[in-house]
Amino acid sequence: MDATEAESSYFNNYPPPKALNKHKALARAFIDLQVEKHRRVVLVTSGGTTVPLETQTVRFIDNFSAGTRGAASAEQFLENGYAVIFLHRQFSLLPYSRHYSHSTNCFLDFMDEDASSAIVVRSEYQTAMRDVLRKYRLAKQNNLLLVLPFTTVTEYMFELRALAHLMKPLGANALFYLAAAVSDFFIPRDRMAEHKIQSSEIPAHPNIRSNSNPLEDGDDVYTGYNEDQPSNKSKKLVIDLDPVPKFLHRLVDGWAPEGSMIVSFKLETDPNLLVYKARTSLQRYAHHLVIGNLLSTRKWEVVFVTPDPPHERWIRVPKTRRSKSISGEENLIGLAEGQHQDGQERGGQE
Ligand code: PAZ
Repeated sequence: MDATEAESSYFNNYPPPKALNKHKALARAFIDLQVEKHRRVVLVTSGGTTVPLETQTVRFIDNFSAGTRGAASAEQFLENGYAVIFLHRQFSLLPYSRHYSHSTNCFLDFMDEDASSAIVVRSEYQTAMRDVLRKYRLAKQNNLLLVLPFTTVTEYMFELRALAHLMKPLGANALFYLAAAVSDFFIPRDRMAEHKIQSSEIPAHPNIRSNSNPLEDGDDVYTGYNEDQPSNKSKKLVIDLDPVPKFLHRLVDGWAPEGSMIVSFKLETDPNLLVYKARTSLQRYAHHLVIGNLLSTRKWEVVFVTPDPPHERWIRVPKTRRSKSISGEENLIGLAEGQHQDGQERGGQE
């Protein structure tokens, strides 16, 4: 099966996300405006994708990504004059509001009541919050930020493909910055249970007709049931995952605008593998930049792996700034932007 056939076979097998048409309409209007204004547009993907275990999903596999990198990078791209399409995992961190998110910096801790019982921002936070608020307002008022959510890995694929096609008129002004942590494994639709997978056997009863579980009684996944209570048998759940089709080459060769720049991320946990895997990805997909990071150090060091010299360049946030700065996004985006600009001056990326 060639790449185009693999694409059709995957996308024809799934219903498009319910919000896709609405997202496409919003993106089309947003992109038209940026084309008119001759602005550069970056599609930032952010956060983790889920892998549902059931069609009517109760349980799913997820990953660690909170969307910090994506949200911080989106802010920095806006600062550098880009318009940003922020394709993110629903409920992950968003540009600007991430500074006051519930998980690390609960917004309530920044507030107080004044003498007249009006709610105010506490004086010590005024300056920082005003700065964030102004930037957020500016981005919104000038139509520079479009925020679109996804949840599952399949939704992510549909959204990425549709947005890349819509970005065609941007040509070399388009940049793809793929920071989302996209699952490598999933359960294909034809093997997915429709209903909630049961953890114990459903007793035979005329009023119960269940097709919730594709596994049959007696499969070797049933284990440890209590002989005295046959209606309460506990089952082991064995999950059989397939690799998610790799569509980066389709983005590079077909979906993305001619001359646009494509930046992917590579996350590893083993330091010995990181640069090798980043290089392999660059060779395999022939895009323009892979930014590698390790799970444990991702907030303060990344490596840029490029087809051209210097091929490998580490960017580190100095130890003294590590508590404040997240991943040194200024440097990171600055460098990515530099490479984008060089390409634009040559009339587009090669
Ligand atoms: O979301 P976060 O800030 O916690 O983590 C960012 C990241 C590590 C997910 C990102 O930098 C990244 O490497 N994304 C690609 C992961 C991968 O598919 O290899």
